[in-house]
Amino acid sequence: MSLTLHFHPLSSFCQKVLTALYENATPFKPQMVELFDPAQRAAFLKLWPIGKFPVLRDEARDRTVPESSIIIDYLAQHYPGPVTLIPTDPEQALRVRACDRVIDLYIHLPMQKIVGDTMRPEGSHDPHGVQEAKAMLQTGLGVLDRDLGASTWAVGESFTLADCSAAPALFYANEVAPFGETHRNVAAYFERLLARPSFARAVAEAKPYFHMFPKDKLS
Ligand SMILES: N[C@@H](CCC(=O)N[C@@H](CS)C(=O)NCC(=O)O)C(=O)O
Repeated sequence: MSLTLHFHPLSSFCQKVLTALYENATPFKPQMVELFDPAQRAAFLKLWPIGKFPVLRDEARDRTVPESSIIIDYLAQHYPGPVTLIPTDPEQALRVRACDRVIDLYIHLPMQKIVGDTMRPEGSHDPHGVQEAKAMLQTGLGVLDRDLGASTWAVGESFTLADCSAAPALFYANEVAPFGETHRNVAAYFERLLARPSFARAVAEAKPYFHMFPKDKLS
């Protein structure tokens, strides 16, 4: 098998790529990385010194591909399947990539900042940064709610990279700041994402690790 995904099932950015892989039933070897394990961490840092997963290793092309959006772009280019995650029309592809950026930068990362702060040691919290992240998360959700309108998926009627991004970002954002009552388009869209078999599978595989998510520390 040519492709190996270095990942952890609980990681939202890894779920983004898993959703893309499952959409197209792309064969890959799952290589789970436990970053708390010093040996596994050291081995992973050799592969990608930035130390953030997911990372895709493609032996056939001798390529190491970090960054979730780039991995999905790479898969679309070199391992395409029946679901076109990056539209072939360049203008539509730009819309999808722009939506992916909005979701990653203004929903996913603020959510990650808020969750990450709860896991910091006492005395090293960043309340100002968390306040900013909470405000940005609301702005990001507002933009997504506005742009979704009555669309089925993030960018129109086809499931794309942007939906792979949105699914895990919204899954955890809904724990941090439930949006069911505040962002109705997002809430209805989130229901569709939860029902999508590719993402449902990623969530099911993360379930055994949910106890590691600091839900009780979120206020
Ligand atoms: N921009 C990166 C973000 C990846 C990322 O933040 N991954 C998190 C897990 S969701 C991680 O590796 N955290 C471990 C750490 O920072 O030590 C991407 O899109 O892949």
